[in-house]
Formats: sequence, structure tokens, C-alpha cells
Amino acid sequence: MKNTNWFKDAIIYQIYPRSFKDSNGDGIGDIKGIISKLDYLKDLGINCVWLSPVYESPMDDNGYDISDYKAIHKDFGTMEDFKLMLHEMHKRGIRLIMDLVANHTSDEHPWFKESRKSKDNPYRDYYIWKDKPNNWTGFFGEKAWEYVEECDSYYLHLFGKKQPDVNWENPKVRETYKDIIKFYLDLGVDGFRCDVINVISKDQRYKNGSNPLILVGKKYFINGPKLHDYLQEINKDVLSNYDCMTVGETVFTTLDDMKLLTAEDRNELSMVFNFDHTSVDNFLGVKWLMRKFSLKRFKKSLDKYQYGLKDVGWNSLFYENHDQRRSVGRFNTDDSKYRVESAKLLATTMYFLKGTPFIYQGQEIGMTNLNVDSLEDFVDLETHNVLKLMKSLPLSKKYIDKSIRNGSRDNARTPMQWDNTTNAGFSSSTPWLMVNNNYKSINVEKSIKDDNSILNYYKKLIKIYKKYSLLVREGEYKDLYPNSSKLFAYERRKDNELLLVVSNFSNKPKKIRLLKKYKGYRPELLLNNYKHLDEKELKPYQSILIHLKKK
Ligand code: TEU
Ligand code: CA
Repeated sequence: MKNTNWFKDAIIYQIYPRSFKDSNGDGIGDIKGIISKLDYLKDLGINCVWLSPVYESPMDDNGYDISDYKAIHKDFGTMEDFKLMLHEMHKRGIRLIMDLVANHTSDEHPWFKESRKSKDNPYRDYYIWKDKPNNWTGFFGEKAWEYVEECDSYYLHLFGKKQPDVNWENPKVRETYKDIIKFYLDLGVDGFRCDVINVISKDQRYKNGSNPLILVGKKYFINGPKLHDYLQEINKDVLSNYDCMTVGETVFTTLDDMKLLTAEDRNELSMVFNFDHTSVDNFLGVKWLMRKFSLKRFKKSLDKYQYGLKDVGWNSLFYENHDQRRSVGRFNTDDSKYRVESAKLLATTMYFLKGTPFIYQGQEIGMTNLNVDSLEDFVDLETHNVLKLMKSLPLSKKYIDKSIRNGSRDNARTPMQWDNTTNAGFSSSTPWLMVNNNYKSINVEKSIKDDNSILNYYKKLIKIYKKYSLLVREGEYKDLYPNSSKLFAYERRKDNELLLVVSNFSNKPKKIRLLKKYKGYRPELLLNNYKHLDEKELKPYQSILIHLKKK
């Protein structure tokens, strides 16, 4: 990347296009639908969009299985629609980052169709073939190798069967991805969210893994030996010529990895998504293995990177995306009685940390998880693969039911709730995935009219965020009560000014004493998710943001 820093002032909104807005009544969200909602996004105050895949694809994994990187899937529209969308975004001061899925393609990609034909096909080395598979399992809980009779060998797929991993060792593969990246940057795109980027390099020994759980073999494919070389190569040859940013989706990374990946002078990525804080309610980073939430653990996982990346690298700040369940109701919050307070508390607590905020579609109106009658109503491939796996294990029906309902990615993928008309105003016909049945009470139209809504709170929060951009960008972070199991309170301090966030992560009132500490300061209450503030006691899920300046 050019020496550019705009990503540090970006507020990024993720669009999952299938579920955002359908313009032509086929039940599937599309690019024209997105264009029709750009004024809504501008009004919200965001200044960058991350668009999940819209490329040509058989849609086995909703577009994360790409069969032509330079074409737009007809469900979403045409390349002309895409260019128009980009133009309309830029006109409104909104940048666009695309999803770059470079670890695998679809098995229907022409490279793979060739590759599987024979061992001497020119495209053979575009993928990873072995005569004998090792014991690895992949992210979706299946064996990571699939046999192909035609060429009597096995190909590697760390995700679905229809998502063969490409071979990054092959320089031709790297050239091809550089060309794809260049193609979109030349169209005017502002950067990329790089799908599972830290598994592109594999340990060439392909040793059997020994960890007994899901993801057997993971130490041989997470942060492989050439990861940093590949990222630097892409940077040097392509990204450095453009004013762009990248955010890498990195699974199972450590603080040290993150420093290497995001240090400015190493020219790899602008920032990465780290999943430590979304793993505090599970075991081993596997969301199906449910664990009771602990605020202390949550704070510890955020603190680690807030302190750890103080001088080097940069953080991303998020709760939700298209793979995570909804945040309201999670992290010890409540999605019924205190839904509004909870959603506001979550926003205030996360977005004044140091890093770039990401908001996932629907989060800004407090959309909730999908409540299905039967597990069969879920449509996601990961959900069904894992369900199958769980049924083969000695687990109770009750555990499986709860774990699948909790973990299914469909929770986040239900259509955006625009208004209280049929199909929540998402589409004029039956949507590809059912609408959450609470759309009459939770929708954008209603939120706009209600001064007290989560949406209007987000708008206010974003305005304040921009006003205090220097403090949010540079202020020194300090967790005031790392050991409290109810309170999350932190400072962002620079010179004689600071922002102070205090949040009560519980459904009971909580006594506080800390405001006394700031006697010599002039306080200004910037955000409060209740009408009043009692300086000695926070209400259930009350959260405040105060600006303090030395007198
Ligand atoms: O997700 C990568 C990833 O690690 C997920 O498999 C994650 O572990 C799981 O979905 C948690 O529920 C990325 C994309 O975000 C995801 O949508 C794709 O299915 C996957 O890569 C394959 O491209
Ligand atoms: Ca459509």
C-alpha cells in the first residue's frame, strides 16, 4: 500500500449482498438494491463499505466459492451495475473494499476443471494434489481431501468440497491473483478484505496433525512458512501503486503474528480481524463448543491487542459479520427487555477503543438471531456439515440443538429489515432465506422515526467519533478495572484531555465511584443510553461516554 493512512479514519459498514436489498423481486439482494440504499448509509455516517463477494459463483458457499473473479454474478447484476455502484458510492464520500477470496476457488472455476483432468494438465499445479491424503480436517468439520477418479488423486479443500485450495507455491497462481487485484484497483476500488488470508501458505511437508479435535493439522496450515513473503510480494508488485487498504481475515492468530502482519514498515496488511474476543464464549476458538461468557476474559482478549499494538500495527473493531451470530443478546447482554440498551452499550464500548470500527448490516438497528422451528430450516452449508458431524458424536440432542441454533451463520444472514411491509421491505417476493419474524417491531423505517432508537444512537455516536477523531486515533488506552466482572471502563488519553467509557455489562444496577477521580477536569457527557445519569450508580446495561479536559 502507498503510505496511506485513511483506513485509520474509516468507519466501515459490511454489506452481505444476498440479504441487503432486492431490487427486482427475485428474492435475492442485488447491486441495484445497494445503490438504492446508499443515501441511508451516507446518513448513518459511515465512509467505507466492505462488500461480501458478488463474483460469478455456483453459490455453494454464498459466493465464497468463485468461478470467475472478473465477472459479476447475474443474481447481483452486471459489471455495468457494479461500476455505477462504485461511482455512486464515491460521489457520496463512501469508499469500497471488495472481498478477495484467494485461498480457494470454486471447483467450477475453469482452472480446476482443467486441473482435475490429468496429472500432466498445464493447470495441475494451480491446486494441491496428493496420491495419498493425510489426516487433516477442515473448517467445516469434514475431511480436507477429496478423491477424483478421473486423475486418481486427492485435492485439498480446507473449506467445502466445492472450494479447492489453490497452490500459492506456484508463481503463476500468484501472478493471476495480482492481476485480479489490479483489475479491481484500476476500476477504482479502494481495497480488500482478504478472506482467510493466513492459510494461503501451507507447510509443504503435509504432515499428519495430532490435535484431537476439529481442524486436525491446523498447525501446518495456519500462518504457513511463506505467508509473509506472499503478502509482501503482492504489496510490492501491486498494492503499493495504489491508495488502498487491506484487512486480512486471520484465523487462530497470536499477538506476535498480528504485529508482523500489520506493522507499517513491513508492508503486508493494514489490519486484520482477530477472533479472540468472539471466542470468549467458546472453547478452543470453535464456536460450536459453547462456553459461558465472562466479561473478564472478554476484556483480557481486547486489552491484549489494545496494549500489544500500541506502537506497532493497527486493530479492527467488530462484533458481527456474516459468520457470527448477532451481538445483541450475546456478550452477556439481553435481546428482549433490554435489547435497545444492550445494543447501545455494545456500540459505545467497542467503538472508542483504538482501531477501525466495522458495523455489520442490521447491527445498527439491533437485529437479533433467527428463531427457526426446526434445524432443517437453516440453509447454510457449514451448519449442515457440522450438524451431521455432531450427530455422529456422543452428544445429547439438547446440546446439539442449542449449539446449532447458537452457531449457525444464518443468524446473521437473514434479510435486512427495512420496514413493516411484507418480507420486511427487503423483496417483493419470498426471500432466499426467511425473514426474522420480529421485523414489524425491528426495522429501519421505524428506527428512523424513533429518537430513542439504536439507529439514531449509532448516528450520534459516529458524529462524536468524527469530532474526537484525534483522541480515538491516538489517545493512550487504559483499562481501569480489568478485574471487574460487571464493569468495562476505559480511558483514551492524550495530553490533558481524555475520553472515558464506562459500561455496566449486567442486568442489575452497579455502583460506581470512578467519576470522583476526575475532580480537576471539566466533564462533558457525550453519550448515555439512558435519559439520566446517577453519578454513583449505573442502571442495567447503562453505558456512558464522557469527554474530560483538565481545568
Ligand atoms: O471464513 C473463514 C472461517 O474461518 C470460517 O470458516 C469460520 O471459521 C466459520 O465460518 C465461523 O462460523 C471465511 C468467510 O468469512 C466465510 O463466509 C467463508 O465460508 C469461508 O471463509 C470460506 O471462504
Ligand atoms: Ca434481486
